[in-house]
Amino acid sequence: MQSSVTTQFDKKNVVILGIGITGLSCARFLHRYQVPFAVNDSRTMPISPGDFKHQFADNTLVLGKWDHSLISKADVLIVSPGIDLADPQIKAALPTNCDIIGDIELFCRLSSTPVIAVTGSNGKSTVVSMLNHVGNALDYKVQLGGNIGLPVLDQIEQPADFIVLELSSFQLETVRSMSALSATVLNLSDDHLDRHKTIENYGQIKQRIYHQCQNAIYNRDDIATLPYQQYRDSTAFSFGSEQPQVGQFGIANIADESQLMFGNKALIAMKDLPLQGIHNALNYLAVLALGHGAGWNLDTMLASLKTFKGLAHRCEVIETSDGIRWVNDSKATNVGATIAAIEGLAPTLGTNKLILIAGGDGKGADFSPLMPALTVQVDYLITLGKDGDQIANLRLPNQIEKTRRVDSLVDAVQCARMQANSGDMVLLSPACASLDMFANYVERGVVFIKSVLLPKECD
Ligand code: UMA
Ligand code: ADP
Repeated sequence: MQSSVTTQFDKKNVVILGIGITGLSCARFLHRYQVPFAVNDSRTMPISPGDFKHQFADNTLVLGKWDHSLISKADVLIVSPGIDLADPQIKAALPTNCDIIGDIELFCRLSSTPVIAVTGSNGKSTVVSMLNHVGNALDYKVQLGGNIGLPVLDQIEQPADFIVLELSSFQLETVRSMSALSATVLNLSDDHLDRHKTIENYGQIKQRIYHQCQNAIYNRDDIATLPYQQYRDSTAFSFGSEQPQVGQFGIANIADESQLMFGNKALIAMKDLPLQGIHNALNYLAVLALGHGAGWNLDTMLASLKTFKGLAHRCEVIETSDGIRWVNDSKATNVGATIAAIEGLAPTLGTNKLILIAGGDGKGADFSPLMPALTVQVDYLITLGKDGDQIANLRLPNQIEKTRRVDSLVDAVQCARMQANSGDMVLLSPACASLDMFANYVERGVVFIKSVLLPKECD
């Protein structure tokens, strides 16, 4: 590794932008190989300067502004995913011949571990966690990294049979050397349009995951996931919600049971798997397709998927004794995720009511695709947050009486409790980011759970 790192950075002026999870992992990595670097972060106190000096005594740290003279002298700029290179101050400082990369690009250049790469608007964390679970059951040494919160450069020296990467559009923006063994775009719906501006641009960035990959795996239900012409050198196969052709993954109804299929072979009934809803059926199929592309044994994958419990804050049922089904889907930070939750859960309700709590920061998304589900499946709608009104405005005039706007999540839970009877479901699935009201989606989910379980303490 030392010689590859030296070749990459020899005599180069290296600047890291951002000193969050990614920036710190980049700094640690360069420090391990004695590569000199400077760090610039535009926030005033993302890290205590004392802590930084303690870890990186010889390195420059500039906080509180984008430093034109530092950035303009960079030969290599390692950019954290949350930083938008279109920021006018950064743009004005960028030198023409600078190598602009992120930690994922650096990883791709330096590591020879086979990569299974996953992107998409929704389902990434669920799918990569399932792959990790299944890979371990197969006795492979699997690493998990990327947007899930585990920076890849912290793991790069550890030997592994496979690395499973969750990749956001922010990370893919600076990737040029990806050559995954299996790669997928799970789905595409409006997200992060405040940064990417158009869904077309967002989709193009997601497509970078297919660059030079050996097995491109796409979703037949979502044409935007199909590899563009320039990425079609690889073997392409697919998953989708209808009966598949030979060599493809899909779903068939056999003897009144929904079965996951590989070609015309029934693999497993959905009722025998722990995560329900069509979106999770597609997630299972994506895992099987990605694993299959990587040469993993299908039977062992199927057996181990039965023991994968879902992740917290994704359609997570809260145990209560009041007969109401409280569901925490705080991770639904975009419209596509909320539609999937409503469509997956509403059919399980029979004549009982669905009460939806939604709203927050919509990140520039168009909420109108929510309208059919809000009109037909949601009996009572409670909205909150910066863009809550936009969601409330989608209700029909005759539904206004069953639509409430509240100021806090605690109030939303109180309001839902007054509307719900035993057997009804209260679903927190905001279709929005949480940052207008909470530190992150985890805090939002925790506040929801606490208000459900300990209402008196939240009064
Ligand atoms: N910063 C600035 N100026 C800015 C914006 C940020 O200086 O205008 C600085 C901040 O002060 C901070 C640092 O940049 O010090 C933060 O960098 P970052 O926003 O890239 O965040 P990291 O802590 O490095 O975490 C990132 C991902 N964050 C984002 O993409 C926003 C994490 O995904 C990821 O887990 C982590 O790298 C490891 O790979 C989080 C996320 O919200 C979970 N991702 C988005 C999503 O899932 O929708 C894409
Ligand atoms: P990501 O990492 O892409 O944000 P997660 O697995 O964390 O994905 O799930 C985020 C949200 O999307 C949750 O609300 C979850 O219920 C929903 N979701 C999961 N899989 C899918 C899918 N295949 N299609 C649509 N929504 C999904």
